[in-house]
Amino acid sequence: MATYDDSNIFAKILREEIPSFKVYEDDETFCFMDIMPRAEGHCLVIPKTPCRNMLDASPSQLAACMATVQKVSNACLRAFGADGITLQQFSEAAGGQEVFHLHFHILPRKEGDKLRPPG
Ligand code: D5M
Repeated sequence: MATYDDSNIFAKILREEIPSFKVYEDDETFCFMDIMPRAEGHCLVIPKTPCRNMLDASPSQLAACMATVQKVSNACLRAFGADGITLQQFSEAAGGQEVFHLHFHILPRKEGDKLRPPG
């Protein structure tokens, strides 16, 4: 598997070389709005340390991301009146990954809705 390349767009967001709409931040993780939202409130959780995807993540990176996913997901239920959350993670191009820094998609859902297609 390929190694981590810090020229990816999320590494640039972490270095503040490009802007993002921040939702939440702590010592280990960062959460920001997805630029191509597939649901109202669609946001992304990433670790602050280098990690290509779920396949090479350490247990502590996964634990930190999941703690943030849970916090932000509960906030989304309140903020958007969502009834549930879809959590997505794509690893490697064959798995649908386009940006090669680990990220989890938080997609707030309403009863009976359909996710918008990507793009
Ligand atoms: O897809 C990558 C996801 O990252 C996709 O939902 C768009 C989003 N994206 C790409 N560039 C940005 C910036 N600059 N800000 C916010 N969101 C962005 P995946 O298939 O999960 O790798």
